Amino acid sequence: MSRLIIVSNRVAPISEGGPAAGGLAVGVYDALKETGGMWFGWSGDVLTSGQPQIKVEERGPVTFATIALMRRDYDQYYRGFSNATLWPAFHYRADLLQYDRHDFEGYCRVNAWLAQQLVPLLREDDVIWVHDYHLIPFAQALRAAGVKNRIGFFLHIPFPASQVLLAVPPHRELVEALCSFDLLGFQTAPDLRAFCDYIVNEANGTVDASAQGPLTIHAFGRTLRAAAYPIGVYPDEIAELAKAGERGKPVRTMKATLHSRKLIMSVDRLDYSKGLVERFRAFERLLEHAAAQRNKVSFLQIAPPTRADMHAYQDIRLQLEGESGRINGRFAELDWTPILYIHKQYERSVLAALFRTAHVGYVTPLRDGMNLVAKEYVSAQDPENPGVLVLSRFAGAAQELDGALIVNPVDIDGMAEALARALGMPLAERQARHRDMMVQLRENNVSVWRDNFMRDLQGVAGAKSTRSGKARAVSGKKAARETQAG
Ligand code: ADQ
Repeated sequence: MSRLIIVSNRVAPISEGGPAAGGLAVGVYDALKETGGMWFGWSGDVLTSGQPQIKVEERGPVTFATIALMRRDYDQYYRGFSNATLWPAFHYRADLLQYDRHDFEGYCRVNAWLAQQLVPLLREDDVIWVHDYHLIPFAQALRAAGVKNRIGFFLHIPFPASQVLLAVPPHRELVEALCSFDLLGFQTAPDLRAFCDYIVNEANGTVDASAQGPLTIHAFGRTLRAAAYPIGVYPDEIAELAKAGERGKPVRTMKATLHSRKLIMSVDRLDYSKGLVERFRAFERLLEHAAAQRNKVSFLQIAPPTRADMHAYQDIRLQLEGESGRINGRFAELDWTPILYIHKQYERSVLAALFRTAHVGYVTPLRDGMNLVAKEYVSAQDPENPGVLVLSRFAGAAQELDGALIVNPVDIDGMAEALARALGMPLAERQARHRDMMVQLRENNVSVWRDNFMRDLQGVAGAKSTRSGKARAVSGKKAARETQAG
């Protein structure tokens, strides 16, 4: 079996059950343990002097190869182009997009440098799987260094509509770089559709849906494949964790704080894409319009700060602190604080147990590639007495979880109504919705995601650069409708 090489911006520090082990880390680490292989990427350290050196660490069949970044590289590649340009643009926040040509040069330079660091560690039959928006030019850089291996790419965040992508000045270079991979994976059919639309209408390429499996893309003189592979979770493991934590201290403390009030719960990284301000206001609207809910329900928002050295993230933090203070000031009573707003990481087992306690999972991002919290919340429920998921239509998860109450995250009244409906939903309806969603989550768990992607990547012919093909060109829209892997 070929060795698997995973490349991601950060190499997740794996401690089984620990706070950093999200879906990506768990799914990818499992794949590595099965096939044996290497995980390569940034160590998280930033150097102000000296020369970064690769650190190689063997843990059983898995090799971790990590390297620090120099301060200038961190500023241009990570804070700059990745997180001040690509992240907002790909989440449809063109208003927050900042662009500096030097940052883009730094982004390409760091991708090329990381690729050069990886090349001496590669073997001829390795299969390389690159993750996420930080590393779009990575295959191009490996190809330039003569690497002929199969290289796949999975985008964890949304792929934006062409009109939004055009706002990123080097959009063409980015899409051309994407076409150096052999297989592109997107979270959902709408993301794949957006990519195909760019290929057909902006890049003068073609999309061929005639073969089985992923679409065949011809563009920029290359042929590659592309499909949607929605990332999943391990629902039964989460359910076990949640059940085991039911009598643990965090849940007991939470229940004691609630008395017999109902609980609405959200967990997010503190990010402007997550729709937190609108979510707080919709909870306020619920209390405003449904006086009977006052002192009968609390809202727990767990949101640890991320990218805290960037202005947009400092702004959202201040804004939320203002909103929660204002709403609590307006409605709180001596024995009741409506919003509990906590800036902390928790163990996965604690989160799962708290999810099981919550009557409503409130997941309303403005845009999200998938949103694993939605899937974790459903998985953690007690099937005999499950809570209700209120879910944004703009989370990738909404493409699958149609047992949720689907909302538009800017419609404050609509969200307040959905919260009221969720809080009052009869048991039989809650059970039926939960059952349907669990079927979906089990069918498409994180192993299925990984295995489908790996099957298709193993199936591609390897590096090709011909303008081949009597391809049947179809519009991106039709093509994406026709094919969705997984
Ligand atoms: P994220 O934007 O980080 O991921 P999400 O999918 O919700 O968003 O994953 C977050 C993970 O971190 C979840 O497993 C969650 O439980 C965990 N987490 C969040 N807050 C936590 C806290 N306070 N303590 C402990 N754990 C916490 C990106 C994309 C998503 C996509 C994923 C995976 O933005 O759209 O779903 O990658 O592809």
